[in-house]
Amino acid sequence: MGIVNLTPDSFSGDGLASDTRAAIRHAEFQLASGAHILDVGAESSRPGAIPTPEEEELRRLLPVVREIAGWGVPISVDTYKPAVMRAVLDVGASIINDISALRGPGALEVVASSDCGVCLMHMQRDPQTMQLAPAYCDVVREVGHFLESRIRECERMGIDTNRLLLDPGYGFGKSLEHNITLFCQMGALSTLGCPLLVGVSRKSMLGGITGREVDERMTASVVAAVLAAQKGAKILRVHDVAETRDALSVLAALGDNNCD
Ligand code: 7PJ
Repeated sequence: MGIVNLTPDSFSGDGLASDTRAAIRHAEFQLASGAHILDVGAESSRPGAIPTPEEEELRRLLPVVREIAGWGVPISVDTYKPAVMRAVLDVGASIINDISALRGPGALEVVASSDCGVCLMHMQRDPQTMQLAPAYCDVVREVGHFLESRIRECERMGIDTNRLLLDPGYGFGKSLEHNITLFCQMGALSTLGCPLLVGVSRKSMLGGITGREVDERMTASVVAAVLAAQKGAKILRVHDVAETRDALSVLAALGDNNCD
């Protein structure tokens, strides 16, 4: 899954603000680099980010989604706002990637009324407050219980579980230690029965491990993507698509699954 970022205040420095042509060119680049899904987002969820008004989010998203939805590759939209979900589904998006796991009022209903895929992500609190002393007794169990409860809510609303992806939500209300534990034990979440999506590309947990600034985290990101794939992740949300694909090709050819 290649990231196409339409925010002006992206933490990773890849934001294309409201330049529609530049965003479409970046989407083209991600596709040519080998992405199987394009994930378009127009509201920053960096810690402390100011929420983007719905009209502004739509003004950034709609022209891009409308254009790239015709390319024959699934388009995922990173949004937690039900009205934005409705509007992007109407112009051809096929996956809703919701950092709040459809907890917004009316979000379950919008998804239930369509046949789109959904990513349910775990986040403790919200982007404004999530990094102020995140706390868990057992991070893996608590994230697992949360995702399971969201799966049950989807089922109750008639959203088939085969439409769901699950995401532990690295960096969303988690300390470095929480992120590391949750990464090492992500296999425990496979028992929930839905494919896992993992997004760690350029994130601060990799800065914490390597001491690198955000523009120097590509190697760390690619290695983390390979490890996530080894641990069973089915979708990797990344900035650096070509590099990640090369690494996954090497894993497939030389990894234990092919050498046992
Ligand atoms: C994630 C996301 C993630 C999912 C962002 C960033 C921050 N959606 N949206 N999973 N992160 N599903 O790009 O690092 O980890 S925004």
